[in-house]
Amino acid sequence: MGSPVRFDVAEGIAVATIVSPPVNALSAALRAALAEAVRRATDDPRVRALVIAAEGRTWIAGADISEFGKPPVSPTTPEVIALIESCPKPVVAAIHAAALGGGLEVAMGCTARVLGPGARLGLPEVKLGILPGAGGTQRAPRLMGAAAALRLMTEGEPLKAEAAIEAGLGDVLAEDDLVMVATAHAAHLAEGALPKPVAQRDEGLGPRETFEAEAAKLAKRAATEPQVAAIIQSVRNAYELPVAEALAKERALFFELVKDPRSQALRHVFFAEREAAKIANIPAGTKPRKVERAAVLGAGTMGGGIAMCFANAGIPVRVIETDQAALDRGLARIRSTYAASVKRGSLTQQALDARMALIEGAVGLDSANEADVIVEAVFEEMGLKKEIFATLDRVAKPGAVLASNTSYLDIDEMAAATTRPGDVLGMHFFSPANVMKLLEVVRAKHTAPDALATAAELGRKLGKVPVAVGVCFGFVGNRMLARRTAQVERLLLEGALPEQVDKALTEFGFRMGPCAMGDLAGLDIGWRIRQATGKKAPVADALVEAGRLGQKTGKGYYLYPEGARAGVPDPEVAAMIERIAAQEGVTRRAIPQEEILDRLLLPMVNEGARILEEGIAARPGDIDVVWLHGYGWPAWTGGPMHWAGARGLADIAARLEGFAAASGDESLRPAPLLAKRAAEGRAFG
Ligand code: T1G
Ligand code: NAD
Repeated sequence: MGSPVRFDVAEGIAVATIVSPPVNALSAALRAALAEAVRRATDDPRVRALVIAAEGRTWIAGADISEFGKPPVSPTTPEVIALIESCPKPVVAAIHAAALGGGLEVAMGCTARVLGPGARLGLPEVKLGILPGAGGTQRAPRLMGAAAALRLMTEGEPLKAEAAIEAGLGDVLAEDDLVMVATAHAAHLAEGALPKPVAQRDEGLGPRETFEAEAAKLAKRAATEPQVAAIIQSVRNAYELPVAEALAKERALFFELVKDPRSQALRHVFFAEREAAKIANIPAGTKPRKVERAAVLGAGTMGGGIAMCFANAGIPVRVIETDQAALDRGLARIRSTYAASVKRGSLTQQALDARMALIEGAVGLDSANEADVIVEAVFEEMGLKKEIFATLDRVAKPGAVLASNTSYLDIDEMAAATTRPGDVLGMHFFSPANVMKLLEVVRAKHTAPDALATAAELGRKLGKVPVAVGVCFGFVGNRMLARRTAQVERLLLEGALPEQVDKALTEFGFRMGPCAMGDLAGLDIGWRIRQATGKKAPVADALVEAGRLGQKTGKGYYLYPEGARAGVPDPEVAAMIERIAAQEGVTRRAIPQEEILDRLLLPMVNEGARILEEGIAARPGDIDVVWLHGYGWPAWTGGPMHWAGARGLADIAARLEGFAAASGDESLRPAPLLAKRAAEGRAFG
C-alpha cells in the first residue's frame, strides 16, 4: 500500500495531496505521512511554500474515530499541526470538500485556507460527546471570534464555503481549479513576511462580553451535556490563559470526555448508523431498481405523511383513496401541514406549491399502474391488505416494488396473495411519517435482493434511516415496544400512576413517557389491535371504552384542558385504575422509580436478544438505530442493546430473573442469548 500522501514540487511550490479513502480520516498512517510531507517541504531548499490538498469525497473528515480509546500513536494531530505552524514557509490548505473536526484543526494550523465551492468547514465533535481536541477551541475563536466559534462547536453543523469565508475561517474562494489558485496564493504569501500563526492571533477573539452572552444561552445544555460545558470552558481559556496552556487544558478535557460512557455511546451510534445502512446478506453489486414515480394507497394519518416524503424528495407521487371525499380530506391535510411549515418560516410558499404540484390524487387502485414503487397505507386489516396486494399484482407495472406500511401484520401473507412475491416487502414508516427518520425495511421470505436494495436506497433519498428487519409480529421496534406496554399495564395495576411511569422514562432521557405517547398517537390504535388479536390490557381498554382516546378526545391517561398539548394528572384515572386493580385482585404498593425504569426497559432488551437469536435483526446496532430514530431512545446511552451492554448483562439477567419469579411471567426469564452473554461477561456487540 503506497503512502496516503502524494508529494509533488513544481516551480518551487510543493503540493501534498492526501489520498486515504474512504474519507481521509486522520489515521496514524495519514498523520505520519502528512508530518513527513511538511518536513520535506521545510527541508527542501527548492520549496518556497506548501499546499495541502486532498482527493475523494472529503478533504479530511477528522480524527479516525475508530482509534479512540486506544493508546495515542505519535505523531498525534496536535504534533502534526505544531509542525505545520512552525514551518518557516507558508502552508496553504486547498479545501475542496468536508474539512471536519481534526481536519479543520489541521487547516487552521495552516497559514491560509483556500476553499473550493464544495468546501464544508465544521467542528462536529459535540455530536460524539467530545470537544475539538487538536486546538479547535483555541484557533477557531481567533479566526472567527469566540462567540461565533462557540456556536460552530456547540451546533456541530458545518459552514458552506461562502459562509466560511464570511466567518473568517476561509481566506480565498476559488470558483475553479482550486489547487492552482491555492498554489498562486502560496507563492504570493512566500513573497512577503510570514503572517503570524493563527494560535497567536488573540485580536481575533472579539469582545469577552459577546462570548459570555453566547455562553449564557447554552447554560441549559451545559448542565446535561458535559461536552458543551467543556467547550465553553475551553474557549473561555482563550481569554484567560496563554495559548500553550489553554491547548494543554483542551487536550486534557478531550481525553477525559473520550473515556465518558456517553461519548462511547455516541461513537457507537456513529458506526451503528453506518453499519445499519449495509443490508446484510445482499449479494455485492446488487443494483437498486429505478424509482421515478411513486404511488401511496390511503391518504390517512400515514399515507399523507408518506406522500409528503416523496414530494419533499422531488419524486412525483399519486395518492390513491377509496372515494373523492376521503381523497379530498387527505390532500387537504397534506396542504395544511405544509402551510403550517410556511407559517413557521421553515418552508417557502414557492416550495409548498412545488411540492403540492408533485402530489396528484386519484380514486381506485387501477391508477397505481405507472408507479415504480407502491406503498400501501390502508387500515390495519389483513383481509383488506391481501385483497389490495392481489389487485396490485394485476394492475402494477412489471418490476414495481410493492410495499406495505403495516405496523404488525405478516408481509409473507400479503406476498402470497400475488404472483410476484419477489417484489413484495415492508416499508414501515413511523408517525408522523414526514418527520420521523426511521424506516424499517421488512424483508419477506421471497423478497428479491434488488427490491430490498431499492427500498433501502429510496429510504435514504427520502431522508430516512433505513434498517433491514425480518418478518415477525411488530418487526423490531413495535415488537419490543409491546413488552414495555405490557409492563406499563402491570405497573399501573400494582401501584404506579401514569405520571410516575412517564417520569421514569423522561428522567432516563426519553422526550416523552409511554402514557403521554399513547395519548398523542391515540389509545384506540392499540385497542383496535388488541381487539383483532384477542389480547387484553385492563387499564388501557377501560380508558378507551370510557371514550378517553387521548389528546384527540381531550382526555386519556391525562386530562388535556382546552387544547393543551401537555396533559395533567386526572384523579378520575387514578380512581379507575384502583377499581380495576381491585377487580383483578392486584395488591397495590409504592413502586420505587428505579424498579419502574427497569421493568420498562429490561423486558425490551430481553426481547431484543430474542430478535437477534431469530435473525429478525442482523446486528445489535441495528436495534439501537431503530430505537434511536423511531422511538426517541436517548442517543447518549447508545440505544437499548448498547446501554444494556454498558450496564452489564449479568446484572440485567439477574433483575429479569427476579421479575419473572415475582410475577410468574415466564416471558421475563432472560432470553438464551442474553443469559449466554451474561455468563460470558460479554455485551451484545
Ligand atoms: N473516522 C473513522 N471512520 C470514519 C470517519 C472518521 N472520522 N468518518 C467516516 N468514517 C467512515 C464511516 O464509518 C464509513 O465507513 C465511511 O467512512 C464513509 O462514511 C481531534 C477528535 C465525513 C460527512 O465527526 O460526518 O476530529 O461504513 O458513510 O455519508 O478534534 O462520515 O464505509 O466502513 O458517513 O459520505 C470529527 C464524521 C471526528 C465526521 C462523510 N469528524 N464523519 O459522509 O460517508 S472527531 C466527524 C462524517 C475529531 C479532533 C476530533 C461523515 C462524512 P464504512 P459515511 P458520507
Ligand atoms: P388511517 O385510518 O388514518 O388511514 C387509512 C386510510 O386508508 C383511510 O383514509 C382509508 O380511507 C384508506 N383506505 C382504506 N381502504 C382503502 C383502499 N382499498 N384503497 C385506498 N385507500 C383505502 O390509518 P393510518 O394510521 O394511516 O394507518 C395506515 C397503515 O399504516 C396501517 O397499516 C397502520 O398499521 C400503519 N401504521 C400506522 C402508524 C400510526 O402511528 N398511525 C404508524 C406506522 C404504521
